[in-house]
Amino acid sequence: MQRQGSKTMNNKMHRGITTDEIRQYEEDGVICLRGFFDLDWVHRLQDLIEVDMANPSGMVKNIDAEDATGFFFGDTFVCHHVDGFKEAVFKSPAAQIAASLMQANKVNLLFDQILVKEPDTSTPTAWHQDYTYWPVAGDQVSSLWLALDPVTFDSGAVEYLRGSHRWGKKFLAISFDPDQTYDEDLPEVPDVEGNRDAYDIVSFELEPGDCTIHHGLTVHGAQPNRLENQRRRAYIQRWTGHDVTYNPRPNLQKMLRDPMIPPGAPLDSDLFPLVWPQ
Ligand SMILES: O=C(O)CCC(=O)C(=O)O
Repeated sequence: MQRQGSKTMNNKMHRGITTDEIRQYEEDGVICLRGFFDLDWVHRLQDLIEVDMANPSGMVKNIDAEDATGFFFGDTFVCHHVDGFKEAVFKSPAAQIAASLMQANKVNLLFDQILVKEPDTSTPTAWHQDYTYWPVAGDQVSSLWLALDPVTFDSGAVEYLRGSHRWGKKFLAISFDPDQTYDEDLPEVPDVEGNRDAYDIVSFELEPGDCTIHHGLTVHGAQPNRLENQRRRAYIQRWTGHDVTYNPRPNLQKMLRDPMIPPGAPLDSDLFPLVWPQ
């Protein structure tokens, strides 16, 4: 049953981001913030995910590995498809969280996304960096991953290589989509899964309403959802700050449409809206 949006959904942060948290984001390339989205947001976004899954956008793609069990669902640019997500972009604390951590004096939404790993989904999320998928240049690029279910290692927690955003390396994007190839002249992501002990891997057990924010260059991946009775639903927003400009290149992740801005320009456009300050 659809729940109605509630006036109690918090649109401000319940507290400021501390200097220690900014330092942790800068040093580790990832941070977990607990309880910044109230349960009304969680319920509203759970409902919107059902709406999208019942009628996905043209951006949806099959990300299940071959012969996989379960269902790994992903859709992008969802606020352009299901209106309710716009509230989560423009009226939630997300933009201010991103601006505070990136110390940006403005933030644009690159796109938003749903990722659902249904119970018993065997497809892991391959280790990758977000940055090389996207038409961006600049350092202030981050993703806010909002948990809409309890998340544990067994249900598919995202794992991050602490500090990898400062390795000074960009890695070739890995295709999650049989119709998409990436061919930039970049090294492949190292085999993290086969050498887990060699890396400083960090992950967070999350409750609904908790989020992580990771830098666009932080190498990360996620476990399968091995639980039989637990969905792993996440709503993700990709944010950019004032130092980011448009950097289109051949064979990047498909954007919803041409943003109609010249290379080298700030992202401000209908496609990549300026969200903060309001
Ligand atoms: O949720 C996942 O499985 C992966 C998330 C991810 O790669 C991202 O948010 O950039």
